[in-house]
Amino acid sequence: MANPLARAQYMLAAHTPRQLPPDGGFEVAFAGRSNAGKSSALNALCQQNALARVSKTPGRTQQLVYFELPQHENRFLVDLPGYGYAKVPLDLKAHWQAFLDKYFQNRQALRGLVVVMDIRHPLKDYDRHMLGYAVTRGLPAHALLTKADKLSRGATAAAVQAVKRDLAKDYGDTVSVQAFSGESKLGVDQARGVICSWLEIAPD
Ligand SMILES: Nc1nc2c(ncn2[C@@H]2O[C@H](COP(=O)(O)OP(=O)(O)OP(=O)(O)O)[C@@H](O)[C@H]2O)c(=O)[nH]1
Ligand SMILES: [Mg+2]
Repeated sequence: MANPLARAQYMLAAHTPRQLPPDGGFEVAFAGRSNAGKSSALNALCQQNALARVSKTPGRTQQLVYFELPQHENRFLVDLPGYGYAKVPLDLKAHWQAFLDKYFQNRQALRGLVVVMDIRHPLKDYDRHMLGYAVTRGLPAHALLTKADKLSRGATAAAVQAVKRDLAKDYGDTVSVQAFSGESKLGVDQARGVICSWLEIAPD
């Protein structure tokens, strides 16, 4: 059968909590530093080239962007604004911080968090902060180590092991870890499996 995420389509972009869809569905959010590859990962998972906007300019995704799965009611993928981008004006940063804090604390529909990190620069402070958010709320989290096409297979495996060991110290096995590439499509099926299980839909 077909990839259930392939029919994902843009639904809305929320700049304030009031613009979010009603909090009754199932959603999986994608967090990560600006330019980490969140939008590219979403596109690879959904087998679409231009679903989420990809850019060489950091700070491209500036809202909570919702994608819906038309054949599955109230199932959403959410592309979060990237963090850690120095050139975002301070007042906008504060706005995002407050919005994201509120979203993570209160959003009942949130079923799991994918934290997208460049496999060459994983587990920066804010990545840990996001993982901590999920674990504190009892939500599952998945560390997606992307741009693995930039490393050899050996270096990729070593990076995954290092991140696993590090996270196991703080979180036991509540955070899963994998290598990924939006470019080579490495790990796409594995990640899709995790997301579909959180959304309670069959992976294919
Ligand atoms: N080589 C390689 N490049 C990638 C991969 N994923 C993303 N990129 C590149 O990294 C840059 C940023 O990708 P985006 O997907 O826009 O990153 P983002 O995390 O959504 O960025 P913001 O929306 O700014 O937070 C783009 O130039 C992409 O082409 C990957 O798996 N491999
Ligand atoms: Mg983006």
